[in-house]
Amino acid sequence: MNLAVEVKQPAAKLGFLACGITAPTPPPHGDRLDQWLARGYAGTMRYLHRQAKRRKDPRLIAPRARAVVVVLDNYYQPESEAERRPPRIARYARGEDYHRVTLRRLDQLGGYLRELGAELARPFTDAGPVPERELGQRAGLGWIGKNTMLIRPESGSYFFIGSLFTDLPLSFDSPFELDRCGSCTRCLEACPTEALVQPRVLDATRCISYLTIEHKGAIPDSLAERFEGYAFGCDICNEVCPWNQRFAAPSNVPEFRSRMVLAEHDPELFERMDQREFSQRFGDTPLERPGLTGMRRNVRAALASVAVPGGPSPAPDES
Ligand code: B12
Ligand code: SF4
Ligand code: SF4
Repeated sequence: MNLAVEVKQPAAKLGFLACGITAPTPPPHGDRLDQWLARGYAGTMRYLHRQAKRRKDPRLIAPRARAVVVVLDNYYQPESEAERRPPRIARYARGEDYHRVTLRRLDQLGGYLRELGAELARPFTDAGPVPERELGQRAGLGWIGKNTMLIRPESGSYFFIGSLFTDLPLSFDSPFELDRCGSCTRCLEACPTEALVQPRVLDATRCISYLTIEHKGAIPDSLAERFEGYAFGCDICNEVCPWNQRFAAPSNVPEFRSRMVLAEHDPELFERMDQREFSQRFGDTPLERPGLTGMRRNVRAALASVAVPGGPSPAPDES
């Protein structure tokens, strides 16, 4: 059997949505990263500056790597009424933290690669200097949409990207060259904070996802008032995308199933909770990143963003 097929079969068995293979050579749009950083769009995510050199030349990440196996991990779940009500948590964060879930199965896939003779099988997902969307596009898995997401035509974009750098001499897939966005601009119009400053360019400092997860300190009022009920992350530019509306299908990864505790409609939840309880209940979820203080700030902003202007007000004085 072809070696690449021997990698893709176990990837499918492990529950990954799709798997493609590409070279660890420099991605063609590395210059866009430099421009993006120079315009200050990374805000306080200083690690993106530190990683830039390796992102632009993935050979520096693992010099012995001859191929990168890229996998997609579907996290989509239909949502309940309660989950839609503010304060809202973005879909990707409603179950166990994907850094753990996806990495566990990538490690298993790495085990298969070793059985096939690999001496190198280094996994990454999110945490690491890997240009994941670009590698996904080059591995034939989808195109980069105007909302900056990697979109797979058969599934939409509700998935995580993981990669394995390996020294196995695998054959590469053809890049996905088409731009299937066409004349659509729904995501650009729907973004409430105008963070998508032009197609495929996101000013993170205006993005609800950045402001609720990465940003420390107070959130500027002019942006917080546009949060549309989100208290952690944001799904708007994914939700309006016709590819998700048509093709998103429920994930079969049990760990990504929504935990009811995150869905319960209790605006006071974080205000009442102490640090011990927060760690117990949310320590293994993405909410750990902003922490208890950050979540209190976020929930206040989310609820204020949906408060009805002018009301409810005290009853008029009838005397
Ligand atoms: C920093 C970061 C953020 C920042 C900035 C996002 C951004 N768009 O840049 C913030 C905090 C805002 C964020 C938010 C989210 N993120 Co995020 N994030 C990252 C991270 C760590 C780095 C991204 C980065 O380097 N940005 C800088 C820009 C310049 O790079 P880029 O987005 O990769 O863009 C490249 C390409 O677009 C390419 N390019 C540009 N134009 C063109 C044109 C063509 C034709 C082609 C082919 C390429 C191309 O050049 C760019 C530079 O190489 C990645 C993980 C990783 N290691 O890559 C996850 C990642 C991108 N995030 C992810 C997710 C799930 C999200 C959220 C959906 C979470 C949520 N619900 O709140 C939102 C989505 C917001 C959005 N529309 O992007 C997933 C995306 C999966 C997917 N289907 O694309 C990733 C890949 C994590 C993962 N391992 O799964 N994120
Ligand atoms: S995640 Fe939300 S705030 Fe960020 S670009 Fe998309 S729609 Fe705008
Ligand atoms: S909403 Fe439209 S323009 Fe935006 S990513 Fe989806 S198809 Fe492309």
